[in-house]
Amino acid sequence: MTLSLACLSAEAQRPPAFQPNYDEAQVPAYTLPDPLVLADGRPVKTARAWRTKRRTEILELFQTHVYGRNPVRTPKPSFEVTSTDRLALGGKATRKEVSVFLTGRKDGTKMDLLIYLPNDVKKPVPAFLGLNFYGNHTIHSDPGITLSPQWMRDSAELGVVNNRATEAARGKRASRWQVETILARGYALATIYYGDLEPDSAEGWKQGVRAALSPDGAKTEFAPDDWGAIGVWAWGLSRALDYLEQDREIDGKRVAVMGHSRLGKTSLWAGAQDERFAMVISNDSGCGGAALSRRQFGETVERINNSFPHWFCGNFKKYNRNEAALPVDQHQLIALMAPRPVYVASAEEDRWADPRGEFLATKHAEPVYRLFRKGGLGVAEMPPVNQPVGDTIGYHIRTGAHDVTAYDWEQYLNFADRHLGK
Ligand code: GTR
Repeated sequence: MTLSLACLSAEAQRPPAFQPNYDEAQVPAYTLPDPLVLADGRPVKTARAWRTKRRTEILELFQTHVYGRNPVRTPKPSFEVTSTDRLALGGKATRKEVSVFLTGRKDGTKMDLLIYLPNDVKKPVPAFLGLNFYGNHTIHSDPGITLSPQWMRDSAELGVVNNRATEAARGKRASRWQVETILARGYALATIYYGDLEPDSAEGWKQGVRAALSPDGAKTEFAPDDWGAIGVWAWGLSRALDYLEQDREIDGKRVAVMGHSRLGKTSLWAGAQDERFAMVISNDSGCGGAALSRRQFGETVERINNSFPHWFCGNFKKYNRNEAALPVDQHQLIALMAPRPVYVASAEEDRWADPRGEFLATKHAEPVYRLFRKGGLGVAEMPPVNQPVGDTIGYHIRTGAHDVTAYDWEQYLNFADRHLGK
């Protein structure tokens, strides 16, 4: 009797399943924090004041309340080029693999960087850098890519069995990388499996950089503003840039950081913190990425914190169903890229990521770009599908689902041609 009562009440207490809002009319009224007003209320009127005062404030707020902060000091990585093939992809490309030792020591945590460079072009070349979801060997069917030995989520479709990649996994995500097109346009491509930095699960930190870099090597508790997994992945992108900067065939001053979905949130956070990234691209990054949190359209702060408690910092949980209290919103993350070119892409069917919220975040970042006399989107309203807009802030919404497609890459390459130059 008591038992069944207990069961009943547990049932009654279970929160109702999350129902995402997809109705524009149900979006609550909200006021966005102003990127151009200092915490003490003074207006920011010059690029200099933005740079020296407001930018620092906003970055701090994102560290404290959203992504957490990196350790104050992290080791300098060391590098080892483990393979070079100058006749890759039928002679069109040079393929390099580089071990990046994240603690600086060869026996410590490392990540494996895969790089393709176009042959027969003047070096150094500009590059795209991005994390991948299922191992470097999935971005192209090239048999010369080392199969990732890391843990990954089982997937029959992606050729992962017992949490290990099999030969069948090669090239399974090639459509998302468009390697030949990128090379033909004169760019290098560099990528890393994000699981090299931290496995993507609540307990993943124990096998990743967060444990490796904690003072006692086995930290069990995090401060509410300590970095989460997104912070670690973003930090890894900066360490990859450390390598790219010293590779003579790559122009370290022309590296665009790009990412999809959770890795789009990550590319934005990497670009916000590390101004060495010359361009920043967010592909369908959604909640906690390019989409405004206050709209609560599709995925919400509460939902993302419940599903992925390890992505953001502890403090971010305070804003579950409490978005209005957030001292920042994601337009300010976009603004942190200023005056550098930033591109945000949405997909029409990807309502979970709130395409309109992604557009509005770019729109509300424009005043900061104006301080630098940089052109923003150049439109007042969200553009129709498949009509890219923008000058220094680029945006498109394409037809189709949550994914990275050849269409997306074509826009990124056009944008890069304009801003990174040739
Ligand atoms: C979803 C998550 C999104 C997005 C996506 C992805 O489950 O709700 O925020 O990050 O995963 O990364 O594929």
